[in-house]
Amino acid sequence: MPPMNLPQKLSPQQCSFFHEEGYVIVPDVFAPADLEPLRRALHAEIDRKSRSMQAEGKLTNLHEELDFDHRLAAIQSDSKENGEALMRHLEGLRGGGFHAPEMFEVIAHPKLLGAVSALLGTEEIVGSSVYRVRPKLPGIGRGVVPWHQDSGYLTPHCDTQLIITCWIPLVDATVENGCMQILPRTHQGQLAKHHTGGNAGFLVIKDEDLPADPRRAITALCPRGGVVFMTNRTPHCSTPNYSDHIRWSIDLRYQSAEAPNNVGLWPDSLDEEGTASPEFYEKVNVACYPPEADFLVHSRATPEAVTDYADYVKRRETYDLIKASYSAFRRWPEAATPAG
Ligand SMILES: O=C(O)CCC(=O)C(=O)O
Repeated sequence: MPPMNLPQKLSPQQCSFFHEEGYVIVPDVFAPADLEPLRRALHAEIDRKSRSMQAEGKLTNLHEELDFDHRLAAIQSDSKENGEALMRHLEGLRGGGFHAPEMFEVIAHPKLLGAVSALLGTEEIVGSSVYRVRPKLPGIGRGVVPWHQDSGYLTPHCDTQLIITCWIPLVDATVENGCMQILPRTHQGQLAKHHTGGNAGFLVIKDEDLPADPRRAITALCPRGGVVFMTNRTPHCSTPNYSDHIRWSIDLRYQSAEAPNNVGLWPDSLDEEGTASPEFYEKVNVACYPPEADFLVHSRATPEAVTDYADYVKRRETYDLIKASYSAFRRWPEAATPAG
């Protein structure tokens, strides 16, 4: 397979801005229509799952008359339990959750990879399974994310690597619906101290431990079609959704193939519980977020090794099995009382 030419999506000024400020907001990486298949696939999954919950007698009103930007919020307002179950099903945290060809199409989209390649300075790009689908529902605390750096979730040996978070809203992200806040020019120093016990299990940096006064934060407004690019050491958080609609977004992560990763690592054998050999777990720990599956998403040098959708699903599902028996690394001591 010949290497795909990536479109040049970023100007040299946008690249310099990213490296100096720790983020860049690019309003037109995608055409809004590029994200329609994913929006439709997510809505179809809500429909499918809520019908199966209805068949089990758990849910009465499907709210079929409502569109993608409102339906899940109406289901949640009828029953918190059903809303939470649907959100957990979609969120995709730690490998499980929603994957579909439409999701992979965005992950491997040449327009996005063109921008990522310009920021990483390489065409050898590894994608990470650590992605999230975030339905931030109006008035629900679960979607409010406290101050953190993404490296707080990653292994210390990757602190000095560049891992790019691409935050992609599926609706216009505004102050009212709870867009992100970002602390600029603070991504070059040491990782800040994080605490466990934030809402919905999030890690938290206390205000006094932030590398700058949080009043210096910028408000990361981003239209649908745009992307907020951040480094793994850029402090950010997000605010409540005060609008009448769901603030849908996804966040994806990429790194150079030279940064530590587990591409190509495959368990030799798995027992019935999904346990692999101790040697395998040791090797997997090389990755920045073990035991998530990394995959080659673009390569000029070895285009034949680039992951396709079927391989991507196989990797995610296999690593999902392993997770049941893998004791996740703990970077921060457990809080005795909830922080934040
Ligand atoms: O979507 C949000 O509100 C926060 C996103 C975030 O913290 C992240 O992508 O790391």
